[in-house]
Amino acid sequence: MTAETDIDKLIYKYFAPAEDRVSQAMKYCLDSGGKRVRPSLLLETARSLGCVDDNICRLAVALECIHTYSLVHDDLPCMDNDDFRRGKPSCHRQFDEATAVLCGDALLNLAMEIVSGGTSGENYLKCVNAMFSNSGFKGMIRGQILDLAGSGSFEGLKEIAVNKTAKMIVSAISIPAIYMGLPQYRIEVFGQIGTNLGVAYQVADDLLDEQSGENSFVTVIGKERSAELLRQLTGKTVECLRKLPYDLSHIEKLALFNLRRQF
Ligand code: GRG
Repeated sequence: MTAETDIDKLIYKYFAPAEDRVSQAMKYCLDSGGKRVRPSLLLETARSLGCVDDNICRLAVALECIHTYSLVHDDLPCMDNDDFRRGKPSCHRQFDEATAVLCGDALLNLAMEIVSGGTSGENYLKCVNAMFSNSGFKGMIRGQILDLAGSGSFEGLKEIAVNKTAKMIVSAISIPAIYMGLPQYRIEVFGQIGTNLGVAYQVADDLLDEQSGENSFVTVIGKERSAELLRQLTGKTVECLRKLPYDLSHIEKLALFNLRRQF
């Protein structure tokens, strides 16, 4: 996994916060101890495919900005109403609600500003398109809408996880493959890895969250079956990885870390 500090340095290569309250809120959220799973996955996968360059770095940082904005908005009183995030006051508690709304908006804008500063090229534009589509109304936001409506069933819950959580992981893993112009059948395998790992990430999150609400795997199918599902999805992730002729051991390491993670 790429050292957190490398990602931190990269963020500030593309983000120069000003003194205003919204900039300070953006900095607070970007610096508040996130695991950097998505940008690390993107950069490591790009490293395995031999395509790390300024465009890829921009895409990795933009993905973390989108992820951070989604957490800020998810914590708002009109969504999950959480006072804490990563053991610290959530953005609207540390600042105020209006600042948190604007901070989320500004992080999403920052993502666009960062990627639009890259060098154009057909594959790069496809990456930008995939990233914003996976986080938009057919992806992460769709997952949030379904989550707010309530799942009602195991199938519904999977649909939420595939969209809300896994599509961002799909971006992280498949963007380097798209950038390299790999054939579609190969890009699809990268996507399957992202989906399996992403849903596994959500199941692990639910297993860790003792107060997981009604839309939680643990609530709907119980602890034992959730743990079994996590093992199955991890197995499928590794199976898909073996179909590819690249050294993607960092993804396998993350899948195994996720299987046992405590935070
Ligand atoms: C508000 C548009 C909008 C979307 C919200 C991301 C999200 C969708 C909601 C957050 C709640 C949640 C549990 C989402 C599932 C994805 C997930 C496990 C997020 C946490 O990711 P980590 O563990 O977070 O990578 P850190 O803190 O390490 O950055």
